[in-house]
Amino acid sequence: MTRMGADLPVVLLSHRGPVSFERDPSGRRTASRGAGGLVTALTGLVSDLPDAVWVCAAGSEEDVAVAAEGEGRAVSVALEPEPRPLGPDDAAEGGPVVRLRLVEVEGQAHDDFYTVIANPLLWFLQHGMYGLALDPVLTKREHAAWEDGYVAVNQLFADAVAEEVKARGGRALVMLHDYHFYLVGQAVREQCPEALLSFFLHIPWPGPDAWRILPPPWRERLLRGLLGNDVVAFHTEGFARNFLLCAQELLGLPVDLQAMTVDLGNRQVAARHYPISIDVAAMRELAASDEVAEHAAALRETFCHEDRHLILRVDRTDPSKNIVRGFLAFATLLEDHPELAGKVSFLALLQPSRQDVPEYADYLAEIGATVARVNAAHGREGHQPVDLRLTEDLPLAIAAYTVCDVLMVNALADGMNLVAKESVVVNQRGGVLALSENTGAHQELGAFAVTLHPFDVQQQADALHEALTMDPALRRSRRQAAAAVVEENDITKWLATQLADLGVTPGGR
Ligand code: GDG
Repeated sequence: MTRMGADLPVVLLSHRGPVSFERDPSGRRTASRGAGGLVTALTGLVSDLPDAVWVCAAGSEEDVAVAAEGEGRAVSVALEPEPRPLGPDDAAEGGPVVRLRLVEVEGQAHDDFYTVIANPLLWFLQHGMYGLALDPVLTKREHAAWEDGYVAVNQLFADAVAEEVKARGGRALVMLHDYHFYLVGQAVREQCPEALLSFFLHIPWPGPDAWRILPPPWRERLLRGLLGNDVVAFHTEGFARNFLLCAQELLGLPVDLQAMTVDLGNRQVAARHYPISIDVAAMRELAASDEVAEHAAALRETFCHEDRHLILRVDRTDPSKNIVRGFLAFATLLEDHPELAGKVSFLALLQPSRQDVPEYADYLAEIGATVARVNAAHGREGHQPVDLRLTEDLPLAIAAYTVCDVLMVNALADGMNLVAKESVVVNQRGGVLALSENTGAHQELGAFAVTLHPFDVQQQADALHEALTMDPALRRSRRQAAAAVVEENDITKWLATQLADLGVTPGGR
């Protein structure tokens, strides 16, 4: 893999970028910055480098306007104090600047790409969410969405990436992100054979049988697209191995499960794993802020009296997060342990997600109905056992991490799960992590957690009881040990290890 040890300019691709522009009612341009460790780490990478560029979708009308002002080329955006595009004569005020290539995608093509193929089809397939007896049904509509949406949009982004690589002399480190862009690697390689191409997947990669849901030409194209990269990287070794098994079984290619490579005859592709993580210092800084402290005080007042316990979950309302079974497990806990009645609360901070996908809208309705049933069955005067808050409020979520006794993560399948990592570094109550064995995070944190089996509601109820009654000293030492793992393997290490393995010092001309 270490075929270049040189300074290389970086060309990054992800569907959502680090900044999005809007116009407020008075016509003034406003901007919001993407949240989360990944955006922060990658922003750090590209903003430090004069010749780096981040390619992403123009997600709003104002993004399209900004792209047009740049006449289709990358625009420089000063990030501080407020993000703003810089004209040719503007100077940044000393803060970080990113070069953004905002790609406009025509509405219908984007819809087909995003809401028909990527979410739900690929997402459902890769999280094992199809029952198969009735779903999925691939009709003319899906076939058209594959060709005119997924394939066409991948080509559009590949062209933009290739143009940026060529503008840098044809040699660059190209870092492609996630399931939206499986076909980009091969398309860029065709145009830029000198580029070093790496791909990182944020969600699970299942074994060959799961991929047989897709028509053979689709799955073969998708695999060939990925094999256009030099490195294809995942959160876990298991996902990387599944990828190699797919190359072997679905394409008939020779693979080496020791060296973790696919042999294409003229070159090799490496499957690697780099567990993503969080910016620990930034998370702790936020946890120490006044806003979080105010939320934490209010939560303590409501949920944390002397003999009371608080179970927390923080999730998007994604069916892969297994929220409904989580409430059923909580109800089972209350049925099996009447002594807990009135003493334990379940706070669910849920961010509504992808409501344009019918399955997601139905799932949100099911969440509401389940909570209503659990509260009707187990509520008593002055105490509703489940407090469901459909809210997008990161400071509140972090405050809840600090005060909870148990954090429940029972996902059906999850590439990593950052909520688990965040909670263990800021919790102040010896909080127990109750963690699904099907999360990437379980590889690193399972030894310090109570393991949940996502389909077994009874087991989850028993595990919640074990967590709630665990010896306080053991709880504290496990939380500290888990936090130490996350401190050691933070987001900086995630990125640095990849760059070291690629043999690249990001730089440029
Ligand atoms: C995908 C993969 C993989 C929480 N509440 C709010 C809020 N959050 C933040 C959390 C956390 C993030 O959202 C959720 O990250 P997860 O990793 O838990 O889950 P996905 O969204 O499904 O992420 C996953 C990840 O990509 C990275 O590779 O770990 O497996 O599915 O950081 O703190 N953020 C905002 N408002 C909130 O109310 N803005």
